[in-house]
Amino acid sequence: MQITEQDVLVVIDVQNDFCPGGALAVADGDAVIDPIHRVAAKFDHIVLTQDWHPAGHASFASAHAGKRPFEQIELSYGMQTLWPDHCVQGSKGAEFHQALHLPRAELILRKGFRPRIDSYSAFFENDRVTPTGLAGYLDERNLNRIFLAGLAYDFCVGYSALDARRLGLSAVILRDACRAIDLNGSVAKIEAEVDRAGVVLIQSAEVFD
Ligand code: VGL
Ligand code: ZN
Repeated sequence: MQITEQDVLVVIDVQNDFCPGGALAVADGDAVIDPIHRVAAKFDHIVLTQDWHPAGHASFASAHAGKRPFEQIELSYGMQTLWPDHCVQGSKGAEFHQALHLPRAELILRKGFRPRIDSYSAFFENDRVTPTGLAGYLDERNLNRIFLAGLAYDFCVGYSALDARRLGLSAVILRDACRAIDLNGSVAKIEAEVDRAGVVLIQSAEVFD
């Protein structure tokens, strides 16, 4: 596969809280780091995203009396899954995993910092209309095909890929460089949606073919 200067590798949320031992640990989450390092060498452009919530964020179960993590609640923009407190701004859990080493990354995009809105996608928050700025950034830099890797496949990676397609970008998910939360059928659901949206799923080794 030919990687060009118009391609960008977007590494989603490889943060301590999504890795083993973290507050919202994804099984085997740190296993994404090796394949990410391998493919990163092929890319001229790398962007990192960082889930970045204020304390008391509306997506935290702890912010809603009587609610527990993984339950759903109605917020102003619709149904929202509630999570354990995670990726709190400035905390150890919000830091990138210490093994992640991508010094050539050109942008660190933080998301989920508005107290009342969650943001799975790197492009739009969960109200589906509030932009993060990434679309404008990629457009200005003439980056029009995004390769996605990181955590979690069925939430932030998948939603970012769907929004990329919505914005008219080509989107490729490096499947073995992602791990999933897998909550109530979320993997099957995102797979059907990314397939319908024309997102391409590949193994990271295919980048070298
Ligand atoms: C994520 C749930 C809550 C993710 C972030 O990075 O997939 N999932 N916040
Ligand atoms: Zn979050």
